[in-house]
Amino acid sequence: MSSDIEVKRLTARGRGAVAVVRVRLQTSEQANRVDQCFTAINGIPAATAAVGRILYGHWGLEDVVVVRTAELEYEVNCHGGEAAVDAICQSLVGNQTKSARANSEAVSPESRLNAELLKILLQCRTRQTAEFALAQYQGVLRNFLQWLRDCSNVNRCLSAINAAISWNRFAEHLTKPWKVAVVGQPNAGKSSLLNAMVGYERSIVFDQPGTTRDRVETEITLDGLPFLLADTAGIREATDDIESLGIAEARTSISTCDACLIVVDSTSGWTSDDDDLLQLVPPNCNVAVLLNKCDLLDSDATSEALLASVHSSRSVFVLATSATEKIGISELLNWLPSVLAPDRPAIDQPLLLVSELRQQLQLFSETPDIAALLQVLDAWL
Ligand SMILES: Nc1nc2c(ncn2[C@@H]2O[C@H](COP(=O)(O)OP(=O)(O)OP(=O)(O)O)[C@@H](O)[C@H]2O)c(=O)[nH]1
Ligand SMILES: [Mg+2]
Repeated sequence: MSSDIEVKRLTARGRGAVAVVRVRLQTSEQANRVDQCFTAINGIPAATAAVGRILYGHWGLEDVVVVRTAELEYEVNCHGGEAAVDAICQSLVGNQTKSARANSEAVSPESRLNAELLKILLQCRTRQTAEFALAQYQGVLRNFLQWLRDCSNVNRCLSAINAAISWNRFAEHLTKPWKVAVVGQPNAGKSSLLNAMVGYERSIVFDQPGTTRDRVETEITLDGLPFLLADTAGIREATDDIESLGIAEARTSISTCDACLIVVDSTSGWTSDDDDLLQLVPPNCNVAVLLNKCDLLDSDATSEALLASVHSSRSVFVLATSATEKIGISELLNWLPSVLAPDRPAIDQPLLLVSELRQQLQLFSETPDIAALLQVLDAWL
């Protein structure tokens, strides 16, 4: 019976980051053959999974992603390299591996596009980002490229490409988390706030300034998207070499983040040191000033006055927070995705996830040359 199962390696032979093996069954009775080899982390048998559902799990010793692509068809995405692919083929068809090998398809441009999109799909860490990447993998991007090739009208191609380019920042962050730096003066409550945001004691909290030395990073999901929070050393005149390295790290975090949370101790208020810190934040970065320890203020009037006292030369979001009393935390968690990814593309919007293709289409957008575009498209279709 097992000899009826068709097993085909879709990606090129030789080492690569990801290899894809297609498994095509002849009858639904053979569905248990996949489940005899594969165990999904969430316990869902591949045979009962909906078409298009991504299952992550183990195939023997291999970590794999299995996607049911049709009623009787699965794609197994495993680590590139011969051993993993052979092990998967062997477990399904026993001594049929050789014939499966003989059937291996040569690398076509189309499978190159698929392999690139699969790499991206495997890097997605949230369900929502994986859904966007899966839609591209399942044909949205390929159809878009085909449409461009058939259209061959410069202006129409240009406007469709520009529409796709407008989602580049969103597309890039499907696999790369948005970076959020938590910075401020020593003892302002940066680590306490980070812990309140992630919901567990990730960072050490202590009532002496200079507690956090190294950068402490934690990934969280907000509104379906990945964010990397970095707790940093309080910025002041360093008292020793280690602290000075930590402060240098904090400055790097500020210069490379997408959003910066400047934590201020409400009982001291906004100071010129905070103003200096704000000057370090790049102009295109979103900034929130968090007036922390607001639970220590004796009245709402003081809190209001403090909020109004933050004078800034740039637009900042000012919020009163208390890490200990969990005040302002949910507003803060809502604010981050609302400023960094305020809009979501439709699921069938082409996203230029493959960096080489992105650069090629960017070039066309800057210097529209239809002949050059057709050449690019031929290399991907
Ligand atoms: N009352 C009150 N105390 C807080 C709050 N947030 C932090 N603290 C206290 O402030 C002290 C310093 O907190 P940390 O979170 O360690 O401050 P930090 O900014 O990370 O300090 P460094 O790492 O030394 O720069 C601790 O005693 C915390 O319990 C708050 O919202 N309210
Ligand atoms: Mg700290």
